[in-house]
Amino acid sequence: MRQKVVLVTGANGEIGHGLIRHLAKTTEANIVALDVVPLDKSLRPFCSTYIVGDILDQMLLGRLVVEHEIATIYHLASILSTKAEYNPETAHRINVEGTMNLLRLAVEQSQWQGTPVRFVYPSSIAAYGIPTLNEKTQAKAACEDEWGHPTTMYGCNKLYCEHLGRYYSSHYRQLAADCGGSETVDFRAIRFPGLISAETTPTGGTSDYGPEMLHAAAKGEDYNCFVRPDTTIPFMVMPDAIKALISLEAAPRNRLSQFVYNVTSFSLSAQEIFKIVLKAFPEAKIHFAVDECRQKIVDTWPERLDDSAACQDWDWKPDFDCERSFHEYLIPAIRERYQ
Ligand code: AKB
Repeated sequence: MRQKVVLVTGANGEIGHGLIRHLAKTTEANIVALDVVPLDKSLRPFCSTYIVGDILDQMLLGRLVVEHEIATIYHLASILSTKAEYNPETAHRINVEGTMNLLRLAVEQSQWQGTPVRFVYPSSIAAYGIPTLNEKTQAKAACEDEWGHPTTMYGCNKLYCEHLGRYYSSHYRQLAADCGGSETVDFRAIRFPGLISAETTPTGGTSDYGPEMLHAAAKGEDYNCFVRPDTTIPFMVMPDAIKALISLEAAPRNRLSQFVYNVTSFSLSAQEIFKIVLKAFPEAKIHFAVDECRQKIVDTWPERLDDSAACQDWDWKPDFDCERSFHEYLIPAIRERYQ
């Protein structure tokens, strides 16, 4: 008999770490973890299976369909915004073709099971593209359907995959003779702000200056912040990001009025993060050394997000505001980690 499982792709990433621990702690789910590199040893006890493999490998995905009954997919695997600019075509393959493969897998699974497979997809503020800095600073909190002209490959990939999810949910093979039957993929996406975790450091993102400043200070390492002090974007700590994914997954479909939801917690400038970090770690050696190219990317991302649809449809509310994020979660946990 095939076992009912939750599939987590990109299991080794920052969100994967938090999500797998949370699922193992709070649910009975059998977790199948997939990543291109061997799963972090600390996560292995929480998973019923961990697979080293590529989401572009059709044979591997075929095997997954045969061996498991997949009820929910958390598709976390992706190449982030800075890394993607070094090889946009490869990023496109992983971010878009990889997502298509997983959506296709979800369709097949749904057909076998006769019930829709939940497909939870982390999108990003990178899906936005505000044309000028002046417009960014003047703009009100961005709604999901505004500023849809991202300037990075990663942002284009995220925006397009949101649309793919909507297509697979509502219009897949709409001209086929057998179309219109059962619902297949139940796609739900969250647009995350910059994420900060006390347990892991990000790699390859452009919002990384926030977490990097904090972790470097705690480790006693010098840090060159690559954006201007006035640069402002929204952030969220990892426990709230996990809470958002779990809550959206659990929400009844009939309460959801859209496929893609913003979530947010607090917005800070790089200077404000610098001040908080310096107060906690007075020895920190942080300098501002602006990388104009990465700066240009962050300048297209909104300062604030409007998450009222998430609040209304699935009762979204972050547990951590700025004060709690730094003083109850990040600073104590990071201090302990590097002591
Ligand atoms: C990145 O910087 O690429 C990510 C993101 C904002 O999605 N952290």
